[in-house]
Amino acid sequence: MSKLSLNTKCVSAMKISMICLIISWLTTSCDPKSDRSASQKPNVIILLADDAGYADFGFNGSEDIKTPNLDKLAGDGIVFTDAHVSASVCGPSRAGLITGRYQQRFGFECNPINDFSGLPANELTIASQLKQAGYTTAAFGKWHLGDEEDAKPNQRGFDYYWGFLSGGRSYFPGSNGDRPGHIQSIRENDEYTTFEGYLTDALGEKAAEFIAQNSEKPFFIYWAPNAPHTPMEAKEEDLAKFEGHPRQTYAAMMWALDRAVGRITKELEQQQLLDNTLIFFLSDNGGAHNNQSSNLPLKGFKGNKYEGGHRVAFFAHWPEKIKQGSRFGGLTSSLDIGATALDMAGISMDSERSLDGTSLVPFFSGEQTGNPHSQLFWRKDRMAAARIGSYKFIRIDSLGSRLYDLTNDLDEDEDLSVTHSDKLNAITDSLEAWEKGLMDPTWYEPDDWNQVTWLIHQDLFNNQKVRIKSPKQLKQIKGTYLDKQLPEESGEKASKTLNE
Ligand SMILES: [Ca+2]
Ligand SMILES: [Ca+2]
Repeated sequence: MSKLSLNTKCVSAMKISMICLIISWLTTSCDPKSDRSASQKPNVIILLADDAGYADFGFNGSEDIKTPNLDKLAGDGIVFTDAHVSASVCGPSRAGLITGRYQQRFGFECNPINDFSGLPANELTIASQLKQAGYTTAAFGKWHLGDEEDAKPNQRGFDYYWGFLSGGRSYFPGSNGDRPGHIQSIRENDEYTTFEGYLTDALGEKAAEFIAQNSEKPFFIYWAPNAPHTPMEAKEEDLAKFEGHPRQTYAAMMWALDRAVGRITKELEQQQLLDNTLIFFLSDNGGAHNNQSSNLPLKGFKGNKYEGGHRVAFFAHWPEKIKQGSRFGGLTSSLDIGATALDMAGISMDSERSLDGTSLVPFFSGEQTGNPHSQLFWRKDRMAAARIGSYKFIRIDSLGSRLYDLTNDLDEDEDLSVTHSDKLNAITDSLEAWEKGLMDPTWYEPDDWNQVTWLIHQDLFNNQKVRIKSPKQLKQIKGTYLDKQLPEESGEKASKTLNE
C-alpha cells in the first residue's frame, strides 16, 4: 500500500467520521428525549399524602387497603421503615419539609390558625433554590403554609400552582368555599378556578399536564393532595369497589390517591422521564383518629408524640441510582428531602441557613450505610420528643415524661425512666440543647386543642384507651373530674392566640 493511498484512505475515513459526528449531533439535537437522558439534571417530585396511616399501604404490609401503583414504585425503589416527619400535624410538618429545616427555628411550630400566619418571607423553600438552579417548579394541592401575600406558592419559588391554600376542603366542587378569594377555593396561580369530578383525580391530571408541557427542562413538583384527610368523601364508583369493607370510605379515598399517582407515573413513562426522576413519597403525619386510618403496630396517631404521630410511610424511587427492592432501616427524616434534592441538583448548601437534613444520595447507592441521623427532635408548644439511637423520649408540660427503647418496644408501652436514668438524663440534655436553637412559636393553637392533646398524652402515658379525641368531646366533660385535671392555660399564650 502506497503512502498516498494510505493518506487518501485516512482522509476518507476522517470525512466519514466527521459526517457521522454531524449526523449524530443533528439527530441528538433534534431528539430532545435522547439529549435529556444524556445530560439533564434529574427531575424531583415529592408526593405528599395527608394523614395516611403508617400501615395502610401494600408496600408497608397492608392487605385490605389497595395501593398497587404506589406499591410498584416502592418495590422498584427504596422503602424507609424508620422515617419521620418533623411534626405530627399538617402545617408545621409541611414547613419543615419544604425548607429542609426544623420549623421551630422560624416560629412555625403550631398549625396555622387564621389569616396572619405563614412561612416567614426570609425562609427559602426547596422550590426557590431549585428554581435558581434552572428548574421549572410547580405545586399542586393543599398549601397550608400561610395565605398572606408573601406566603403564597408563587411567592415561595413555585412557577405554577394549582390547589387551595387552606388545611382542608371538600373533594367535590360546589361547596361553600368555592368562591373567589376564599381560602378553600381552587386557585390556578392566584386566580380563582374550579374543577370537575373528584379533586384527587383532578390533582393527578393537572400534574400530568404539567409534566407533558415541561418535559424538556428539569422540573420540581410538589404534589400535595389532601387525601385521605377528612372530610371523608369518595367517588361513588370507588365506594362501590369497596362495598362491605369495614373502612369503605377510607379504602376508596386511598384507591383514588393511588390512581392519581398512577396517572402521574404513566405520564413520566410516556415522556421517557421515569428513570431520570427522583420521586419521594410520604405522608405529612401519621394516620388521624378521625379518618379510619391505621398506624399499627405503632402507638398513637396524628397530633401526638408517639410513633403513630410522626413515623410515616416513606419511599424513594429513582431507577438510575436506587437498587430495586431495597429496604432501609436507618433513622431518616422528611427534612432530608430538601438536602437530597439540593445535593442532586448540584446546589451548595447555604452556610448562613444550615439545613437540618442530610443528603440521602449516598444511602441510595449503599455507598453509605447506618443512620442518616443519630438524633431527631420534635416540639409543638407544650409537647416535645427526642429520639437518640433506639431511645425515644416524650416530655409533656404539666404531665411528665416517658422513655422507651424502640428496639424491643416499638409500641412504646414500657417506660424505662426509672431503670435507665442515665439515658433519661442524656436524652433530656440533648433535647434542651436543641431547644436553645429555636425561637418561641410565632402563634399558638387554640387552647381546646392543647387540652385535648394533653388528655390524649395522659392516656397514652398510662397505656390506656384514649378517652377524649376532639374539642367537641372535651365540651362534654366540662365540670367533671377529668375536666378538673386539666392544667391551667398560660395567660400570655392565651392572649396571643385570641388577639392575633
Ligand atoms: Ca396531615
Ligand atoms: Ca411493648
